[in-house]
Amino acid sequence: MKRIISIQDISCLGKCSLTVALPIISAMGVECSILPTAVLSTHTMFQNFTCKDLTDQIAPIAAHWKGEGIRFDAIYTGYLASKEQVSHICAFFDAFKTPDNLIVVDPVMADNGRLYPAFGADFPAEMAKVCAKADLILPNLTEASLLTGLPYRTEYDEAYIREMLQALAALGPRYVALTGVSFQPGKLGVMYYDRQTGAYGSYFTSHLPVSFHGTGDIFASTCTGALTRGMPLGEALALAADYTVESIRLTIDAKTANWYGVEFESALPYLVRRLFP
Ligand code: PXL
Repeated sequence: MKRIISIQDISCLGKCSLTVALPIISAMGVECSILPTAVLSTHTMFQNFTCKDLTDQIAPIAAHWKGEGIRFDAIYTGYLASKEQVSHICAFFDAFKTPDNLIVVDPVMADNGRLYPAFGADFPAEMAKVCAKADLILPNLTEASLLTGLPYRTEYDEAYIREMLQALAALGPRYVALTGVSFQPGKLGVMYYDRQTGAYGSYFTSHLPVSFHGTGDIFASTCTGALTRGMPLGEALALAADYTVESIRLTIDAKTANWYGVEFESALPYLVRRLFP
């Protein structure tokens, strides 16, 4: 069985980061080991959340695994607890990167034009160092603008997205996939770029008239699981987009839905059927 190491926080309640990555990646038939960057009571859209930073655990856990001869088919990072953590994450990449495995970085730090509350203005430059070591990065448009210094726009054309993709690739990763891209009303999706071949691709699906927390983590976990199973990038991104939209659709229909996350659990059978028809 293939194995992913997912490096992001545990928000004990809130349906994001590791509590999303674990069930999704497991359902995809891939082992998901974890390295928690922090333990929070909830994600940071709640008021008064607690946060225990686990930076000091990264090096000893990595050293133990190295001693055991552990290898990973993919290293997948999401929400980091602090800018101090960045050098530890980069050292982890150096220790566990092989010619065959894949580093996927979701530079989780901002959305809708704004940084998340726990981060200062100096955080994006630190996150850019993590992106520089990745094979694939999965920013949304806000994160892309903070990483590149290009202006954040809510109205744009394909030339702007291509310029953004090239600027992101110039940070270092071979593949860049920009999420939350829309060129026409009712359609939302992802546009991607391969720096090595110069090829662009895109995939669009329904734009449902709602915005939920944690959808980026659902998308990134599904994409990483699919790539680790050997699916080509374009297909992995399409599956991730379709499963995310299915999760949102079921949440809209559910009377029991919470404000703090989507009911991705109800859509797991859809994901499994897509993978194992
Ligand atoms: O869904 C991204 C995410 C992950 N982890 C924590 C968060 C957020 C977004 O706000 O606060 C702790």
